[in-house]
Amino acid sequence: MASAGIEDVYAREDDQAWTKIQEENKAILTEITELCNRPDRKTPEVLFLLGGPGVGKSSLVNTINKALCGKYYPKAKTGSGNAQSKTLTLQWFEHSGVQMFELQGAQKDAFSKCLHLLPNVIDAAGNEDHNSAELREILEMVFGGFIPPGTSVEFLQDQQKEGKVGCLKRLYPLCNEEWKVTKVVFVASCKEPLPTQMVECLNEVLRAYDKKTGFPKFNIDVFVVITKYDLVEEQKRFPAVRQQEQITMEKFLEHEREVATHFSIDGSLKHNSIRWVSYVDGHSEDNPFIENIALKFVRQMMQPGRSKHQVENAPSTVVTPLVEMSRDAERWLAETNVNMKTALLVLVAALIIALIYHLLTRSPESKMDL
Ligand SMILES: Nc1nc2c(ncn2[C@@H]2O[C@H](COP(=O)(O)OP(=O)(O)OP(=O)(O)O)[C@@H](O)[C@H]2O)c(=O)[nH]1
Ligand SMILES: [Mg+2]
Repeated sequence: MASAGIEDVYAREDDQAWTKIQEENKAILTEITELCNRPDRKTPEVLFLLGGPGVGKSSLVNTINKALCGKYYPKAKTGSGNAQSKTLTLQWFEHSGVQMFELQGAQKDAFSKCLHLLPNVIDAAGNEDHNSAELREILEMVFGGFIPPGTSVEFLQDQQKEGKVGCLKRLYPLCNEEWKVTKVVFVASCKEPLPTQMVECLNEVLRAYDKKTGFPKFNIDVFVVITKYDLVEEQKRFPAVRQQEQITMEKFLEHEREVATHFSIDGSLKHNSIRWVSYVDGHSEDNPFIENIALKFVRQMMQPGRSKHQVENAPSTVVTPLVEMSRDAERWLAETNVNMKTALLVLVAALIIALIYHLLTRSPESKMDL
């Protein structure tokens, strides 16, 4: 199929729509600046990108970087299938990879004073679709802020092979508040099947609660990004510039519904699932429609969350050692059969009688000693 160039899109979109979206983008830049300057914004968000191999995680990082910086720099290596370009570490993109001296035009005006509060992004390796104790441990450790940025995922996996699940906690016992993940962005491609095991693994980790306090271990929101929307046939906004096979809108909607079901977001699909198009190497010409998606995404990621009740900031231990002991004793009694209980009662009674007898029959000398 002959692919349309980006110029065709310029031609297709009437000038008004083009100008309107550019103005909207400027307004969103201002809104992001305001979100940076909120008094309760002390540290940047930490976004963790999770998804199967080749779904477009690294391209998404580059696209956010372009929207916030004003110029395309392919900072995250892309191109799945090529061993050289595969993401093998927990790559940390501080402030979405934006550097002060790279800021251009409107972005320079917006962020030169608050660049340090733009979201940090962690781009992880494309994982195979599985739900294992090993993956759960890695996710828990990263979400909790225990794994230093840039650590090799292979290293962590090798450690788990040599030790057992649980060994990472010994290797990295201390957490860093600034590394704690605040939002998970699950990246799914509309072209590839949804890695359902990985989704289940993520859901299990996020459902986990502290066994002593009863409070959830993580306070992390999940968002879903469905990439490669430009490959959907009937949509008009994005040019089919890539030499990749297209899919029908019907198939896309089916995929979107499936994703929503797995993440239990059927009711809030519009809010929590984002149709995404990335700039990719060779196709990075300015497109305000692509930028619009990325800027809206950053704005959404920076929205203030629910403020915690003070009790949640310092949860107290409900399951104390005493509670555990009495629970164990109750369980033991409940599980012990009737004969055993009777024998135990007889034994206790005999001990009491023996003690009373001993006290009554003591010699007067020993009583004097007292
Ligand atoms: N058409 C289209 N192709 C895309 C888009 N995003 C990424 N791609 C292509 O998909 C392939 C994989 O992109 P990456 O960004 O490297 O994917 P990844 O998820 O980082 O891959 P791993 O690091 O291997 O897990 C590349 O060939 C990209 O050009 C998109 O929005 N549209
Ligand atoms: Mg990658």
